[in-house]
Amino acid sequence: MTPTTSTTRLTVAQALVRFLSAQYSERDGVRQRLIGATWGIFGHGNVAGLGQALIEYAGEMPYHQGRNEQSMVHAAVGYARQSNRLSTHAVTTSIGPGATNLVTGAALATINHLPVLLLPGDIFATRVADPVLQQLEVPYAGDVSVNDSLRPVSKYFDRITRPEALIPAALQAMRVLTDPVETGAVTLALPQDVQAEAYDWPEEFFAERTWVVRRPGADPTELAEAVRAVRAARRPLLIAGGGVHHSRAEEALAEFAAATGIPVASTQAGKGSLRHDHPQDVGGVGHTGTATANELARQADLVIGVGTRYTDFTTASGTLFTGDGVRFLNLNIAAYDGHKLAGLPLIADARSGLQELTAALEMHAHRVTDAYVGEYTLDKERWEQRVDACYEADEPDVRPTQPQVLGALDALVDESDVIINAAGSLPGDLHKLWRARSRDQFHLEYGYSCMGYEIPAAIGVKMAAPERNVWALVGDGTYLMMPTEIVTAVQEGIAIKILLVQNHGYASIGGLSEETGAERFGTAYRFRSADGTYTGAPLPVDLAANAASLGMRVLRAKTVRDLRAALAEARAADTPTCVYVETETADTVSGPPPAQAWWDVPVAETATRASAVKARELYERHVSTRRRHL
Ligand SMILES: Cc1ncc(C[n+]2csc(CCOP(=O)(O)OP(=O)(O)O)c2C)c(N)n1
Ligand SMILES: [Mg+2]
Repeated sequence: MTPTTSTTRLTVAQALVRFLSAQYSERDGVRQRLIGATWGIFGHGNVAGLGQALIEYAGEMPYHQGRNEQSMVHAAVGYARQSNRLSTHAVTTSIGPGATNLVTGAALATINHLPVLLLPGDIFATRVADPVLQQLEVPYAGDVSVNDSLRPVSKYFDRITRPEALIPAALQAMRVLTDPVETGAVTLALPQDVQAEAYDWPEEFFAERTWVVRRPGADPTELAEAVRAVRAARRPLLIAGGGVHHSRAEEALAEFAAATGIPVASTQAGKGSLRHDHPQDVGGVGHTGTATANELARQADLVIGVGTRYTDFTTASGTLFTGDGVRFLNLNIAAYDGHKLAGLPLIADARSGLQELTAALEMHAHRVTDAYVGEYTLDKERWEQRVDACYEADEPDVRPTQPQVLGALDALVDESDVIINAAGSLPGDLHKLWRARSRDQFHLEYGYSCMGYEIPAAIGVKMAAPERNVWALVGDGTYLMMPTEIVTAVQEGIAIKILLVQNHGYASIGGLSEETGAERFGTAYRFRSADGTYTGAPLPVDLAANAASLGMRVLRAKTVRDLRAALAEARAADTPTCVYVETETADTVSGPPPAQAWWDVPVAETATRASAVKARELYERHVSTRRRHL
């Protein structure tokens, strides 16, 4: 006799919501809900299917209303990062534009290895309504919809064209979300007719399920090679990437550092792996790095990359690691990254790998020389003095420079504050200057460096850590791209803080444009002049009034003194509060230390304008210093 399985008759959307409510992740013996909530903007394609299911299961699955699909993904990503990738949110959208608005958020999640579950509505599986409103008709392929644009930016993609297909797809989706190598955006496209279809689901599908986030250890042969490489190195430098945080390997890193004396530099994603005042933290490395870290990188004979993808910012586009016979040892959970720069791979979880490496090196009592320690200790002190000089404001009654804005914030925060940023000139200033006081204070999204990430991400971070002060640092360009989720923060009473820096355009890209011979073309927010160029007066936009119009409390700061008071008031506030400050305009120079390493942005090989000709000469000189590591 075959045992009878009890079944429950539910729609596909109801079954999905019930299933998601019962998923848990577990790491190091701690278990938590995997999908903490669902964000949604309703239209046809999800209003009747998932919308109905979310009200039916409102007790099990919290729902949050967003304003823009992209920014809902940013909020989910912020939540996931603050939750150490052990918990995330789902995002449901209507078909068509609602769905394609997900693409940027999905790419951001996937690039940063952060889990997020996307549930876009899709065209009729039956094709009875053909074309349905907002359908892109593809004459050569009947089974293509706009949702296929999510395939290349998703780590798992499936389209649920029959009810029973949800079962394997949902299980695969959870596998990918909780796999430390694979994780990123996961998309289940849901045709709107299928969402509403009923099916007899086996009860087991809704049983609680726990997905263990594994910590694989190193292969003994790779570990032995790694130990040999570290013991042979005279000037090793460790580069901490985002993987250190994802794995919560900060303590293991500190133990490795203590045991070996090796200095620790960090990428944007890895900053805070050691506290800024740890004697072995030498700060950011690469194009936006500190002089200390970059000088060590130039002379290193062994670079130990831990959980880093070695982007062009980190390697200064292949010009940073110039030491004779420099080699790379790459501790990474992903073999893809572990093999980069022809390095020795040490494929393992960052925490496990560091612990194994430390134990093996301790057996040999291996340490770098005191002379080496003395050298980087002195350099670190020198850099600290430069940071102090940038932060200092001798004249408190004038407009601050951007570094002085950071200095004012630095003077106020403690280790519980979280600082979020993604694009503009702030990432470079922050990477160079910011003194990270706790492992997760420095939240820089620099994998995609996506303008508009900061405000929605702050909402997600605050949802994951309600007790912490969460600051979104945004430039005026970023603000104009996506201020909309302010409304959500106000609606939900999520007391995020926004520090809005007005400099009337793109200081970052303006500077880059100038260096590359494009003369700041199209990078300032100014009126058109009589000659047709944007060189007139700055635009009379009032972004503070704009933020206030969306329901936020806004404090305007004109001077350094005002700014200090406004930041303190915002920090104490229990409602969403914005501090608005004007710095210099984007086409005047602000005061951070200049780049300590190059970044490759190709310059016109032929041009008539002198600026471009000169920029090309300099460009070619930099290109000639590029090294291939084979
Ligand atoms: C969505 C998106 N579009 C374009 C860019 C390219 N980009 C990088 S920084 C920047 C300007 C940012 O301006 P703002 O926020 O005012 O910061 P500032 O450079 O003035 O500090 C642009 C256009 C980007 N990173 N993201
Ligand atoms: Mg700006």
